Amino acid sequence: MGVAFISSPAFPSVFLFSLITVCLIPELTLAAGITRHYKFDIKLQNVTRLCHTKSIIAVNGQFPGPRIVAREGDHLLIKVVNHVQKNISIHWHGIRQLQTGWADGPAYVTQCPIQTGHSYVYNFTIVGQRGTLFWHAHISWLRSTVYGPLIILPKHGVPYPFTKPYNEVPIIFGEWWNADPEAVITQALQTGGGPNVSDAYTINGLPGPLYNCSAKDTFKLKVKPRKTYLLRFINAALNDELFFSIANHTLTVVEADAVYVKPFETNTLLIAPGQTTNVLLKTKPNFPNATFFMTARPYVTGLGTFDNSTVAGILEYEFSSKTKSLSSNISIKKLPLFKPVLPPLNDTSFATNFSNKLRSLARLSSLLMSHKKLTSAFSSQ
Ligand SMILES: [Cu+2]
Repeated sequence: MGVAFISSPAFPSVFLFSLITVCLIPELTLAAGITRHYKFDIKLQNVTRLCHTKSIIAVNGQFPGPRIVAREGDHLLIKVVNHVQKNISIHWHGIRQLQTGWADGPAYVTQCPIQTGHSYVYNFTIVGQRGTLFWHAHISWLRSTVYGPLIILPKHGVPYPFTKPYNEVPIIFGEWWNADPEAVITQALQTGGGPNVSDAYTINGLPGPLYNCSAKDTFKLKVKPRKTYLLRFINAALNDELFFSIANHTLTVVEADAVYVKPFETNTLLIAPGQTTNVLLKTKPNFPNATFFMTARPYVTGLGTFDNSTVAGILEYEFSSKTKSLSSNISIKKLPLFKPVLPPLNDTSFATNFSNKLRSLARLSSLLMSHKKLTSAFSSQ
C-alpha cells in the first residue's frame, strides 16, 4: 500500500507540501514546551507618585505588575482572581492565540470580563514568537495601572541571533495621573472632549527627577563597562508614541513586537503605544561613576492637548574593582550628568523614517530566516 502511494501521482505534491509545512511552520511540529503557572491577584494598592498617594488597581501588589517569563513553545496557565469592585480582563498583548481566541482578553470582544470575586484561567501556548511582549488590563482605562512584561525566551538550546547579552532589563513606559484614571475617561466620554492629559510619563513606574517631588522615584540602570545589555522596551502608555534616547550612547535595534529585525543602529527610538522592541546597549570601555540621562517624551502632531512632559531615568556606570582601588588613592571627580537630545515633538520625518526602517528590516529578517530554514531543510535531505 505504501509503495502504491509513493508511486501514485499525488505523492510528489503531498511530500512537497509536508516538507514546506515542516520548514516554514516548525513551531507546529516541534512545539514541545513546558507548562508554566502564574497567579494574578487583582487588588487595590496604595502608591505615591508626584507627592500624591492614591489607591490603584494592581496585580499582586506590584506596580508595574509581575514579570511573566516563558519560552517559545511553552504553555501558560494564568489564574486571574478579581478582588476589586470593577470588572476586569487581561490582554496578552501581541500573543497570536492560535486556536485560543478566548484567552486573548479584550473584555466584551473575545471574553466576558471577570466579575468581582470571580476568577478565570487564561490558557494558551506561545507559538512561533520570541522576544518581548506585555500584558495589560483590557477594559476601560484600567490598563493605566495594570500592566507588566511578558518575556519570551527562545526555545532551549536556540541562541539569540545577536551577541549574547550580559544582562537583560525590561524598560516599561507608562503614564501617571494624580486623578483616578477611571474618572478621567468617564468624564471625557460624558463631555465628548479629549481626556485630561496625564501628569507624568514613567519608566518602570517611576517619573524621574524632571517632575515635581520625584527625584527619589527615578529608574536607575546600573551598568558595568564593556558589556552588552539587552533592553526590553515596552510602551504601556495609554495612547502616546514616545521618543527615547540615552545620552552619548548608540542603541542597536534587534527585535520588534516579538519578531527579529535585521539589526540597525540608532541614537533615538520611536515606540508606539502597545509596541515593544528589543535593543542592545553596548557600554563604554571605562566610565567610572559617570551618569547619563535616558529620556522619553511624546511624538505628537495633532491639535488636541497632550502631556508634553519628559520622563528621565539614569544610566549609571559602576566602579570596577580596578577603579575602586584607584579611587582610594586619587579622588575621581563625579562627572556631570550627560543629557540626550530628543527630536522635536512633531518630528514627522524622523518618525516616518524610523517606522519604515523598522518595518522593512523586520520583513527582511523574516525572509532571511525562512530562507535559512528552507535551505537547511533541503541540504539535510
Ligand atoms: Cu493590548
